[in-house]
Amino acid sequence: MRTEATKRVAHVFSLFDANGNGILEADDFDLMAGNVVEAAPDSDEAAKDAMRAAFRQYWTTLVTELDTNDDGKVSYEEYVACVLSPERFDTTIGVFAEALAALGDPDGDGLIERPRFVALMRAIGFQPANIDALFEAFDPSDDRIQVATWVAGIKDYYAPDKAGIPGDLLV
Ligand SMILES: [Ca+2]
Ligand SMILES: [Ca+2]
Ligand SMILES: [Ca+2]
Repeated sequence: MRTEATKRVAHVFSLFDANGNGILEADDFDLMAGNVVEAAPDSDEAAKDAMRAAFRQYWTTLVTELDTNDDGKVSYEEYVACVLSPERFDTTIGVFAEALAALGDPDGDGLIERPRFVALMRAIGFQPANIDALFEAFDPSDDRIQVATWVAGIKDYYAPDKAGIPGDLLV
């Protein structure tokens, strides 16, 4: 496992703890889903529903796979184990990545304009300067990036063996 991967995962834990009580629980994912959907006012209901469902699946997977003391919540200590067996999360991360990127592409042309990208990433809680750096690293053309590039970037973010990737700019 790369130290960069551990840092990326630790950062996500802090953001996904949306109510800030130091532990992940179902409420955090409902809150986060609401914030993210709100940041995509031009998207249709199907895309918003897909995003909410992806957040729910994300939470269900985490609590199923990582809640080792069985209290219905995921502590940081429980959570970091996710980098040890990424194969258990690949499908869920893939669904999440597709739903998030689709939310940024309401007209379905496969491209995401910078303001849409920034709005969604800010809703998740990433820092504005880091979001801009990431957008640039995704090699925009005409200030737009490819949906596929973002999906791949999200998957790389969670890959324990990756370092020196655009996603490291978020940490
Ligand atoms: Ca929490
Ligand atoms: Ca637990
Ligand atoms: Ca588009």
